[in-house]
Amino acid sequence: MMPVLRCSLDVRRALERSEPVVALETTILSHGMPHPQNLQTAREVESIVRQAGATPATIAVLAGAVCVGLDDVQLEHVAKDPMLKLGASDLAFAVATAADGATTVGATVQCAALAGIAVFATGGIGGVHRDSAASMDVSGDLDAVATSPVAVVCAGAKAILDLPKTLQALETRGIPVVGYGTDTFPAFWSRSSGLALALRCDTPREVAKIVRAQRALGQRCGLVVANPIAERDEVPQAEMERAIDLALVQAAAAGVTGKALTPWLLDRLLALTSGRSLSANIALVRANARLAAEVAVAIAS
Ligand code: PSU
Ligand code: MN
Repeated sequence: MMPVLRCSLDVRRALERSEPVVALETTILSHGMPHPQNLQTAREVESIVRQAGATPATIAVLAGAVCVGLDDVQLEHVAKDPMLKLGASDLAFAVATAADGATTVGATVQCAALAGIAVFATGGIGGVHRDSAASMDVSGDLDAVATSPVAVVCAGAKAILDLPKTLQALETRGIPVVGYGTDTFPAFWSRSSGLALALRCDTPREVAKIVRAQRALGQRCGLVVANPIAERDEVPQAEMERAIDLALVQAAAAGVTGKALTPWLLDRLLALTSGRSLSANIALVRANARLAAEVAVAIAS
């Protein structure tokens, strides 16, 4: 078989010793946040994971190698230089053509599973877009999470999506969605979407127990741990909805679709909220990294 996986020394050592490791994605850096905030966030998130007792494994495809655990030069390259946005459907092409690319949630969970990493932290997963009836735009994240045994710690799905349909799509794929300290699905930049969740956990140990139960059941499926943004960091939902509605109208007018849509909307929202969507995004990613590390520690112990 062709060797595609390139783990950093840190990550390899941690995995060999069955120590806690947290996978991190790079599309959020390359296509989700402006420079230099993206690089600063990436470094902070890695140090948060370390402080909580786990090894960070930031994942990207570089020259066709699936790099699991990036050094600072590689991290800077991903944060500064334009590169492909790799969903699960693009991964093999990127490897085959020795390309550079940032991995989405979907591609990252596949790479994490390949490396044997059980926990992953991100901002928000992709899902069913609001115009899905016409465009059929449903993020590849959903099927990848359904088929990769990796716990995804996130602030729900990005609120630019149709959240009720996204929840339904998760259920259809057999992906458990667990509210962390909440009974409702978070709305990414806002604490709650108001949509009820049937499953709830209040400690990392409870999450770890579900992961173990999935393994015992032979389920090769992921798990969504929906961790709401802290109250002090949120943008209230009514305010966010106004900005999202406007951004969606502008995206349609500009003819933006497909892969470009999510990054385009995130960038528009940054302007429409005078930067508040970005500070909320950074805050929730940090919180998710901390929780993911705690979950990884609980699974390893
Ligand atoms: N969450 C963020 N910022 C992002 C994304 C998620 O806070 O940029 C990215 C993730 O990488 C996710 C992707 O997998 O958006 C979904 O894109 P799409 O809708 O094209 O599948
Ligand atoms: Mn999409």
